[in-house]
Amino acid sequence: MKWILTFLFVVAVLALVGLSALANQRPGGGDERHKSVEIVMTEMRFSPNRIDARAGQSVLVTIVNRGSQRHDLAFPPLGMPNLRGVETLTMPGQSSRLTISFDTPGTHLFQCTIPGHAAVGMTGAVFVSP
Ligand SMILES: [Cu+2]
Repeated sequence: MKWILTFLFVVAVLALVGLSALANQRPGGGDERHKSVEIVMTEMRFSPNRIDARAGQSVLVTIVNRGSQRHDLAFPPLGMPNLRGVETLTMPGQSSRLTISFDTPGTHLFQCTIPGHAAVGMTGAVFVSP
């Protein structure tokens, strides 16, 4: 009888190990509360120009300027008065980082605030799901 109990114990342990391994697997991998994305800036576009996030999730955005002009990334509708994206102003060959987090689901537009750039397509959006 003792071997049966031992056998059941081993099966139970293996099942628990298997379940916890499954529980740690998340789509896309990584911590759901934080994610990182990289956006390449050239003339005159962001690539990709779309960021997907969940409400409350903090997203570390690394912007890399592979163009020949300076660019930035700003969220004018959110109100960054007097900053106008200057904190992400990035020279050719350089990169910058910013962390964004949106509490409300929806579409949050961003753009390059260097005059004329957004008008010819240097825009993008963060799509925030509940
Ligand atoms: Cu630009």
